[in-house]
Amino acid sequence: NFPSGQPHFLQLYHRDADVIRTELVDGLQAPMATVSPKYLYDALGSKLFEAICQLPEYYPTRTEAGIFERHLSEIARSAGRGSTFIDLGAGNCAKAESLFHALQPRQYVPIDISVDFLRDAVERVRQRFPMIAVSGIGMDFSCSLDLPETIRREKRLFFYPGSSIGNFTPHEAAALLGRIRDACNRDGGLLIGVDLLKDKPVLDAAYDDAIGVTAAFNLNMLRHLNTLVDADFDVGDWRHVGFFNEELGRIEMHLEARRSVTIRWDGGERRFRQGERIHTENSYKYTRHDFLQLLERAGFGSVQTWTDDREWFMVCHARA
Ligand code: AVI
Repeated sequence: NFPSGQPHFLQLYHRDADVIRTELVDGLQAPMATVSPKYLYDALGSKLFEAICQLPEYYPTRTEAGIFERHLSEIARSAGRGSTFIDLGAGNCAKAESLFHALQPRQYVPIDISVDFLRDAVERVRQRFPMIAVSGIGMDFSCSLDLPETIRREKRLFFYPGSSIGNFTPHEAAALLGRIRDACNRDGGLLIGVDLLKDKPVLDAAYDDAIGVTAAFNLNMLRHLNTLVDADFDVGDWRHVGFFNEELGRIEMHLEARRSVTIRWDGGERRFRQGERIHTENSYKYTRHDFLQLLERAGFGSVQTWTDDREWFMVCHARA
């Protein structure tokens, strides 16, 4: 249940500090150092991501919004009204808010790992839409989708916009989609945005913008790591690398050491040679056909899709 004093917000993200530390330290010590992209999102990281969404080079947010605007009544007809609208990775909740009028949800459940950022967003939504029951949940839904009893099972409409599904490998994405499918009753479904494959120069620019907002977003992860594992990363020793890997069909983001550095953290250390990288994010791009196959593999039934004129992005409504 939602604790008294904070009736509209529940923090389920009490992953043990030790579990987080072990996950991070294992990743930093791996031969090819890796840190999960979820650690890009502390409060500043969430704000930097908001700024990315306004960049001319970062087409996904604008293109997806255009699809919703153009096809809103058809999308609402397919998804239905009066749902329990569960927003995965809600951030500032703005995308969901823009659909409230058309979808008329009975309950709105924004979920995000960036707990403090979400808490503020939930307060704003409650003030703007006093007629909708809002129950914010701070949790890492990539681990589990066990929702509290207070979240109705009937008519669950999961909302996963922005092609965040691309930040998982196709194998992990299939598993997550399967969990979403299992969390729906038969009258539920998923409204999801997916970035489609396109020419490399467009993709490269979107993840390595001219004024360096994406670089700041990536580099900010080092500050977050300093807090989480008591490390001594100096941001000035690292540079952002972001490019489309055509062979693997994915954007890759890395942090590359500008010079040889030894990083120390509570209980360990690692030397990084000049040019050595920490892999911080993948962002897979799909063809329509491959993504529909993924939804089918996850157990979804009929799917309706909408796209933009350039076919750069796709919105799908998949029935459970
Ligand atoms: C949140 N996610 C879908 C973004 C993406 O496009 O993969 C994160 C991002 N990384 C760099 N720019 C945006």
